[in-house]
Amino acid sequence: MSQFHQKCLEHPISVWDKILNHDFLTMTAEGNIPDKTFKIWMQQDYLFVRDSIPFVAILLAKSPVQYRSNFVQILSVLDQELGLFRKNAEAHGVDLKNIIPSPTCEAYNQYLMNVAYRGSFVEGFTALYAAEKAYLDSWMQVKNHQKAESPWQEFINNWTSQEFQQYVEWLATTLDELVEGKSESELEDLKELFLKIAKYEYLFWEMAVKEEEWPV
Ligand code: MP5
Repeated sequence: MSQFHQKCLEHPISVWDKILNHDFLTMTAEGNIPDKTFKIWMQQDYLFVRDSIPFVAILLAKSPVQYRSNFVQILSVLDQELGLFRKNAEAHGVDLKNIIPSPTCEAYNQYLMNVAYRGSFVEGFTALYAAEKAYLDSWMQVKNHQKAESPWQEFINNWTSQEFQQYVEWLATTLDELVEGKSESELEDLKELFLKIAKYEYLFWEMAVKEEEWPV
């Protein structure tokens, strides 16, 4: 029988396929992504990661004591990741100071904050697992189809590293532990939450490719 984290992935299989086959990832792998498209993603994801720090901090505050040091470490990795964005932004002439959050970026961050503040620890944890798993699988898709080194290689390497794979593996096994003894209806609600994150992940790639802006 599959574990809960696998069931989460079975449920939105068509959404997950759409994420992995998104033009943004295909073009990044093939080396023909327009600079402008990648730079839009870079700016918006910088905001996303920056604003994920309070999201994770709320999870830390709600965390059972045995996971606290894991959360301290996650926070430190997120902080270092901002350095990766700053370094690449400087190298590629991308302004990280005056970014207007796109509707998708803002809605996704707000949704995460809402889950963290108002939801239970396991709900927040499910959201974190979904977002990290989406990035692992997405950037793995790029890495596996890459024919040449990319100008954006450091980002590809960041979310495909051994450390990142192990972290996502830890999230998966910990999620399975956390849902032990939960009722069918609670599990269904968590799967819906996972699906919502998957949809936001799809929208995030769409946002970059379509150059989403506030229409008014
Ligand atoms: C992540 C991210 C991964 N950076 N951006 C989106 C839109 N989804 C997921 O999170 P992290 O914290 O950068 O590993």
